[in-house]
Amino acid sequence: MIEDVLAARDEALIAIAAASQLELLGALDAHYLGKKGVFTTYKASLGALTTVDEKRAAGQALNDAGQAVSSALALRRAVIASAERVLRLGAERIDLTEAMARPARGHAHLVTQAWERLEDVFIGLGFQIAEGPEVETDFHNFEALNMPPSHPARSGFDTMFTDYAPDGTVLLRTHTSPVQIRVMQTIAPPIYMVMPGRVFRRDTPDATHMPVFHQIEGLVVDRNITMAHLAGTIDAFTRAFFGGDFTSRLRPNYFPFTEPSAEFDIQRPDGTWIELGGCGMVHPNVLRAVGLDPEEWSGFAFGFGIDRMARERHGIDDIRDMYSNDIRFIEQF
Ligand code: FA5
Repeated sequence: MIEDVLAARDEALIAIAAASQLELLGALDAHYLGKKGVFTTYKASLGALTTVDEKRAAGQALNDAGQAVSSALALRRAVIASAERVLRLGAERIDLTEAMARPARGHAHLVTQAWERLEDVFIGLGFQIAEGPEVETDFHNFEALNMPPSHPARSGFDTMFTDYAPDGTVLLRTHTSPVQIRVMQTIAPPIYMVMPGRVFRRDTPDATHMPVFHQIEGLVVDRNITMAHLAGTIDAFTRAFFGGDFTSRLRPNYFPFTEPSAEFDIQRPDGTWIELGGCGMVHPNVLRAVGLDPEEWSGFAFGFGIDRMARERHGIDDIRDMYSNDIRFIEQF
């Protein structure tokens, strides 16, 4: 009987290994282990064996064979179930690519791009970044910058005043230079900082003017700073930002808060010049206004328009286009 049991077991294992469908496994299960199955029938005939030893040995063989078949069935079922799942998932797959396709991703506005790139370039030159408030006091925007009330240079900045303070002492800053004052009031020299930000003037929009635009200010205060440091910094910046084939020059100019003052221009590789901003040596009165001794400290400052720079860099004819919110224009940059 044992040989028969072992033969039935081998036959069952071969059939299970070959089965490729769950229904077939169900049929094999019933055939070998079911109520009227092969092994059940053998079990029923154990009683016919004569000796106890024979019964025990055959019973043991029958149990082992039953277990081997049962675990082979379980294993095969798992394999087939997972293969069937893979097939089903493949068949049920729906292509959602179109539904998933998102609108094209946007990107930073070209002025923001220029702003961030300017910060990167100046950080590379060893500067730190500072920012100040857009609503300023007359003191920071004018007075501490050597423009006392009635100073004629004030009229050069068409200022928008708030009605927060009735006497016109609170305004929308007309340039980023008040941040110089705030920096010098809070940090002791040596100072190597740039200060980007939004500024406001009562300018009528045209191809080169906006009433709201952006500037970046630079301020260095240290011992023995000279005009040569200013010129060198402007030149290093010009090459880093525009490329090694650009150069810069300073032309005499006037700002109340710098002495001497200059306008700085950059030269394109084709030899033409573009005016970029103003600069100069920090006026002794400005140093005094923030409690610094001009005999001990000296410095330079510069400031230029970020929008005009972005306009120049991308060859845009009219600065107003950058703010027209026409996505077809904006997405080109
Ligand atoms: C100033 O605002 C000075 N604070 C710059 C400065 C800083 C000089 C430190 C010395 C030392 P100005 O008014 O020239 O200077 O403006 C600087 C730049 O801002 C201009 O060169 C121009 O690029 C830009 N700008 C001025 N007005 C407008 C405007 N309405 N729209 C867009 N850009 C403008």
